Amino acid sequence: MSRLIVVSNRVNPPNPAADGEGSVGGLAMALAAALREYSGIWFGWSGKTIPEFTGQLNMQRIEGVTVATVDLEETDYQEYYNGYANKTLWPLFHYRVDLTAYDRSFGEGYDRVNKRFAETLLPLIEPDDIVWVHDYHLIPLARELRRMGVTNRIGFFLHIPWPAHQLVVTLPRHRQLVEALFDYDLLGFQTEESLHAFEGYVFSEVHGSKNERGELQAFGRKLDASAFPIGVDAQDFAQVVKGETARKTYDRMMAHSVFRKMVVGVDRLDYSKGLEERLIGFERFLHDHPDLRREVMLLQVAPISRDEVEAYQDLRGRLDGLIGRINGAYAEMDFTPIRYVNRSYRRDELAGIYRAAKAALVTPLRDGMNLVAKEYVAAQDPEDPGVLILSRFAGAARQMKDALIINPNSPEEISDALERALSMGVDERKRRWEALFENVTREDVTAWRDNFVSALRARPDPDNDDREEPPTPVQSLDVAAKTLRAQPEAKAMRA
Ligand code: GDG
Repeated sequence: MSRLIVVSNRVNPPNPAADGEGSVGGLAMALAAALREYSGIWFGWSGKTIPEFTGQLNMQRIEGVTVATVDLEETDYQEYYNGYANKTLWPLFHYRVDLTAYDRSFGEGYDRVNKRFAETLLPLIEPDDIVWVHDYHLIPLARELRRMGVTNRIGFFLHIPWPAHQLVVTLPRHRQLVEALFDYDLLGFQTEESLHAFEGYVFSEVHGSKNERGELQAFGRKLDASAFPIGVDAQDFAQVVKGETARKTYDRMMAHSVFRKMVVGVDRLDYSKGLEERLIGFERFLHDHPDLRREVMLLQVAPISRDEVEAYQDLRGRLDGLIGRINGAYAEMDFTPIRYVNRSYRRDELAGIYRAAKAALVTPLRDGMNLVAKEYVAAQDPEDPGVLILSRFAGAARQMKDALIINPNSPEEISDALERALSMGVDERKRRWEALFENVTREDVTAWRDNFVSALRARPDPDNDDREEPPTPVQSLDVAAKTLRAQPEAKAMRA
């Protein structure tokens, strides 16, 4: 069986025994799970910067996964990572045009780093390998690999939303970015909504089309595009929560919230996660329900993220102020309504925290999927489950219809949902949880990985086209175009 090469910006298999940065982030969790099963390599940036780029590969085995990393220059880091990825694409794709920086040097750094990644990765790729590229940092990677003559099947999965057409076109190089996506064989989105937004762009902006096989065609190329909603390792999480550390954490949380119901929020400290809106909703709840005030507390775990980017520093300042204000207004000498923690916890500790919470507030303003919602469900006690309150703007809301679905922009909806969750009888809680757990278990991280990898393997191999049906005239043209693409000289000319 062919090897799988996974490429992502950072390569950081989560270490279950550590509580450091490497443990945080949905992508890392999912990719580590994917690679443990398949033979292959995980390639990406080491997270280190050096004075001058050398292209030196560092290979090691971490947590059962073979990883290959490369260091980047400081300018690369500023322009590609802090710049184009986190100041341009991230805010724009999360509908924050107000925070989007349209700086030309960022785009140049982005292209340069993608080329450097491609050059470093090239010697590792063997003829039968399939390559799976992850996320918005690496959109042009396939283009660079194709220019170097790589004909392997390459797939791309976007972990964040693909935004509406009107937003994409605010990007000065939008056409170039989308054209680069057509160097992949398969594109994966989190939701049908993102898929349709992408198709909308292709049809109306570059007059692309869909052929009778369902492939998207544009820029003289074609690919498959589909929704592959990412999941969590639900069975594993349900086991982890029964372990000693999780149980101790659970006991600790229960002891600290005696006579009070704990509501939990767990998010990277990011403006897309709706943390301010959540706190304002909680404040509204405290205001509207004086009788319930002393019965509830909110634990917000929010590990600091991307703190070199100004928008994140600003958010941190605003959150500190907001929490100070709410606690100042509602705390008593023996009671503080919000407990706010900027550190990260081990996964098993997190599982215990989830289990001790009677409700979870997951209120992103935009989110590709949101794995916290799924982990919360996976960690519940089947006999006494908590209630998930979930933003309609999380990709997860498409699958998790038995959560209490709210609009995070409405403090009243958050407040009402909290009241409903905390007073919900065990029968309704169980009914809702069973439906959610069934979904989270069925559409788990293994299903996501297997569905994507099989769809990529099912793409015709450019070097050995084994499609069964005789080609129609339209397909013959496509096959001719593909044969041309498979020739390195032709690609060099195209470049
Ligand atoms: C991107 C997309 C998409 C958080 N705090 C701690 C901790 N975490 C872990 C959670 C969860 C992960 O981080 C966060 O995942 P999310 O899905 O919520 O969000 P992003 O990091 O923004 O991920 C997102 C995801 O990619 C996957 O495709 O769902 O939409 O934005 O796993 O548990 N983990 C530990 N300690 C913490 O304190 N151990």
